Parts: sequence; C-alpha cells; structure tokens
Amino acid sequence: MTQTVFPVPASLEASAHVNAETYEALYRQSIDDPETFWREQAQILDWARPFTQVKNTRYSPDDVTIEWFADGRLNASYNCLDRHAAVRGNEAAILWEGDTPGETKRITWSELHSEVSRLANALKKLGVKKGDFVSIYLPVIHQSIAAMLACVRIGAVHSVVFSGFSSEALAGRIEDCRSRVLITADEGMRGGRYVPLKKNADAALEGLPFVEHVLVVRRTGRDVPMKTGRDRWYDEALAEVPDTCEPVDVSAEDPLFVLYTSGSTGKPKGMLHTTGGYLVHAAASFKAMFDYHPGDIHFCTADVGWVTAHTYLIYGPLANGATIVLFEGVPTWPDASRWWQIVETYKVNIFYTAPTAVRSLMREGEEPVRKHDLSSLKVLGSVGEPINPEAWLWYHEVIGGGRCPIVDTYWQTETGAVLLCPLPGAMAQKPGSAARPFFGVRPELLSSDGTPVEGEGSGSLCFADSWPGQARTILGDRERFLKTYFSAYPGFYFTGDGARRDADGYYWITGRLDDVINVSGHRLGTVEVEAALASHPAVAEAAVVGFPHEIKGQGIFAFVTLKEGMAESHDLQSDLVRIVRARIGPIATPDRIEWASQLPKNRSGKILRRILTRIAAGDFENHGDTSTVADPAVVADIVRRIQLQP
Ligand code: 6R9
Repeated sequence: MTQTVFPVPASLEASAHVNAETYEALYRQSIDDPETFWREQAQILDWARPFTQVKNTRYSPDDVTIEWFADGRLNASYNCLDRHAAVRGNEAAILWEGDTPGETKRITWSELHSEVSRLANALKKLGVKKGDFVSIYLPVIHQSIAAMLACVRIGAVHSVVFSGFSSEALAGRIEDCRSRVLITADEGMRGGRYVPLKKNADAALEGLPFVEHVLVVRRTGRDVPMKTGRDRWYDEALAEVPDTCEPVDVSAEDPLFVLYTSGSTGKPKGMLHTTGGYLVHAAASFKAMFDYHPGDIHFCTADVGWVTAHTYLIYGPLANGATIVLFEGVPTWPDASRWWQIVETYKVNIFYTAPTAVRSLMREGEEPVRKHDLSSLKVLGSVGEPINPEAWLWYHEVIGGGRCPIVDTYWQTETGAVLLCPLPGAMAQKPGSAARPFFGVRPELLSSDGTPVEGEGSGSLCFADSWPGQARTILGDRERFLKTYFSAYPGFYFTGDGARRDADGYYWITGRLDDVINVSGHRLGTVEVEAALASHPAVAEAAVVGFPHEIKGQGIFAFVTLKEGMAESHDLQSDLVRIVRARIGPIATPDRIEWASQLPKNRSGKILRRILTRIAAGDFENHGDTSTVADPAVVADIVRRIQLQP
C-alpha cells in the first residue's frame, strides 16, 4: 500500500512552538532528564508554593506510585481564571453558541471570574468543603464550566456526568462518589429538542437520600417541579452571596475531579485526577499540540461530560488564557453547515472533533461547507478513535483547505491528556496514525508473552513510565486500578489498545483488545449493555459485541436468548432498546438485536464473544478456532438465523 505523507507546512516549521529539531532535542531531554524537563514545563502555571520534587513514580509489580510535583501547592481555578481576568478582564473567555441559531452569549474573563466566585460562595453556604464531591449534570452551557471551576476554587472535587446519560446512570455515578450536592438544569436543548434534565435528576435522587441540595440552572425557563428544602434556583443562590472568593491552595496531589468511564467489567470506573500534574500536562500539551498562540480562538466540539472537554475544551485552554467557543447543539441542526457557520462567525483558528462526526458530515457532501469562509482555521484535531484515511483526507482538503495540519491525538480518560500525536510544526502527518509520543511519554509494544517488540511490529500498547496527567486511582477501588492497568504486563501501564509501529516510529492504533466497544468515540463496556438487556424479564441471556459501522466506527450488536416460553417479536425488540436507553442512555442503543436459541460457550460456560464478533462483522464462514465451542450446532444455528434475515 502506498502511503501518503503530509509534510509540515513551511510556515509552521518557522513559527511553531515546537519544530522537528526542537522536538527531537526536547523529547530526548524529557526521557533522559524528566526532572528538568517537567520542572520547566510546570512554569506554565502559577504555583502558590513552588514544588521541590518533580516526580516520584514507579510501576514495579509490588509498588505502583504516581506522584508529581507533590509538595507544590496551587489552585486550578486561579490558574484558569484569576490570572487572566487580572490583565484582560474585558476580553472574551467563552463565546457561547446555543442550540438555537442566533442565541449567543459572550462571557468575559471578569464575568466568568465573578460567577465562579459567587457559585463557590453559594457552595460553601451549602456546606461544601475541601475534599467533598459535587456532581454536575448540565448541558453545554457556560454554567457547567463555572460549576467545575467553582468546585476546584474551594478544593471540592467535581464529577461531571454527561447530560445524555439516563437517570439510572446518573444515580450510579452520584452514589459512587457520594456527592451531597448536585448541580443541574431545568432542561437541556439539543437539535431543537428538550432534554428533561431536572426530571432525570429527580428520578435519580429518589433512592439517594444523602443528596441534600440541588442547584438548578434555568436554561429553558420552562416549568419543572422544585422540591422544597432540597432544590434551589442557581441564579437565586448566586444573587445572595458576594462575588469575591479567595481560591484555596491545595496540594498538587489533592484530587481535582473524578470522571467515569466504561471498563470491560460492569461498573463504570471513577478515574480520579489530581491537581498539579493534570493541569501541567493539560496546559503544556494544549499549547504544543495545537500550536496555540495568544489570540487564537479554540473550538472543541466535545460535550462537557467527556474527558476531551475537561482537558482540551476547559482546563488546557483556560490555563493558557485561550478564548473558547462553547457550542450547545449538534452539527446537523438546523442543517449540516452548523459547525462551519460557527467557525466562520467566530473566526475559529483551532478546531478539534471526533472522526465519527467527520464521517457523518462527509456524507452530507461539500455544499454545506463551501457556503462558509473557513480561512481562519490553522490547526485541526481528531480524537476518540482511529481516523480512517478517507475521513482524514476529506477533513484535510474540504475543511482544512489543504493547508491545516491534522493532529490525531491518542489518549484516554485515564491518561488525562495526550500521549501520542503529531505535533503540527514538528512532524509530517500520515492519515490514520497518531504519530509519535508526546514529551516524557515512553510507549512500548508488548507481545502476548510480555516481551517488547523492537522496531516495526504490533503488540499491546503499553507505557513504561508515568506522565503528569495520569489518573492516580479508580475512586474507592485501588485494587481494580492495579489489576486493570498494571497486572497484564508487570512494570508497564497497559492501555487496553493494540497498536502497530511503522518503520518511521509512527504508531497506528488498531483498536481495543478488551471487551470495550468504541461507539462514535465513546467507550461502552459490552458487559454494561448485556446487563441492561438481561434485566428484561423475558431475557435469559445476552451477548454484546461491536461490529464495523460506517459512521459510528463501531456499532452495537446484541445476541439475545429468551427465557423458555417467551416469544420473539418486534415489540420485544423495541422494549429491549428502550431498557438499554433507560439504564445507560441513548448512546448505548443497540444497532442490531438478533435472537439466538443459545449462545456459543466454551466448556466452562464462558461466552465466546470472539466468534460472535466475526458473525456480527458478516463473516459467516471463518470463525477462527472453534475447538473450544461446547456445542458447534449453536454457532450454525445463529448463522442460519442471520442469513435468513432480509
Ligand atoms: C480521549 C478519549 C479512550 C479510547 C482509547 C482508544 C480510543 C482515543 C484515539 C483512539 C485511535 C486516537 N482512542 N483517541 N484511538 N486514535 N486518536 O477518547 O478518551 O473516551 O477514555 O477513550 O479511545 O481506544 O483507549 P476515552
């Protein structure tokens, strides 16, 4: 296969923060002398008390230690707000574009500072103290950013729950971190539709009596029930407190936030991030990977409920004093030119989105793009899943006008910030490759027996040492943290992904190696979806696998076995879809549900998902090694049923 390589544009080579030469030198330094390298990088923040130790990290089998800048003290809200408000308070921090075209808001650094301070005071008044968890269930409105920064201003720890999650999913995430306070809104708005957030929150809180206070932002202003003694309007609570609030200094290793992500077993994992290392990595990598310069307008399309927004919509940009575009809606409403209209209106310079969105917009053709002037764009980013070369080329040509580098950023909720990406002024890009390691990052490909693959080759993508943004633990479950990330390859952090390294040392992510499906860039544990399906009284058993999907990357394929005497029907299929949406949320909606009289298992009763994955991909002949199947007739029966489908 001939491979296209896109060289660094000459203009960038000269002006970028990092060029090819400086990358090599700095990368070397970051590995040989991480202390000096990160000490220098950490100066991107203001420290209330400077650190003396940079790094105390070990991945030994009997001692996993991850500490960065441990004796330093700082406040993240101060770094993302006060220091910018002090010098250019009247400039825009947030350019908000609502779901409805024409509904916009410009929020200056001073305004954001004052709102965050008021909310911090309001939280204090509700009894929130340093170390307490506060849950946030909000749409993409500036109040979600204010809520996050207000928490960290007083040393509280936020847990943002994606507003597309159901009440059950919300309840599980509140229960896990036991927040006594929830911040939500009356409703959200997406693609012209109302999202009943307060209603969902009320349902979630039914079984959670420890939640004492709910602050409710008026987003749509429509009528929602308010529970006396528990619920308060956000604006009223803010009106009665002063708009100054001293940020508290916390230790670099004090928690900043928890964010839940799916794993290969049922319960979502609360990844706990701490303050100093995370913010250094977020701020330094934002600046380098998008080649951010003061004045650049940054537009990251991720919802505030995902890590992408935490790091590269909020913390990274705001720590750098960047002006961000915050968009509440969806790219296809009222029509498929919405993002491009936003890029033109705000003269966006840096644009960061996911491959699934690129693919779906690509399907709409070039017309919606051509209507708009996208000449302000300088750098494009991609995140969440491997980007297929067709989508890459379209993004590059049609959106980037052939002149903008595409930064394919590989990282995870667990990693906090980027680990692999082509720095735009330093590396040629190859469509579909996340290129080379970020500073201080030591990738290794390990074969199944644990030996490192040298040079070209494939293996499990692991990392040999810590980086500052790394999650420190799974909230309340250190055992699971160690088991999930450090047990498969002792001495290494294991990502769960497979990857290939080419002759130039570029990395190509080949996909998850565990039972996690990547649907439109969102991670879903197959076990979670199976549990939701199995909660239906008619279901005996369910097995869920991913299959190639043109737009979503991977779709969800469910094989369902019914209980004795239960009839297969379209109604039952719809019921099953409904139950999954109710238990997890619309993102987990199965794309296909097929009935199976039994599921293929090995002799000890373990479902053989490997075989189902091949069948789901439309491969009916080649099931790989079937010697472990207890009853081969089961596989033949499933294949026969699927082939009978119209
Ligand atoms: C930031 C984010 C993490 C998983 C990760 C991998 C996949 C993310 C990618 C990518 C190929 C990229 N992934 N970025 N695969 N190329 N540039 O997405 O975090 O939601 O935790 O997902 O997403 O499989 O392990 P998260």
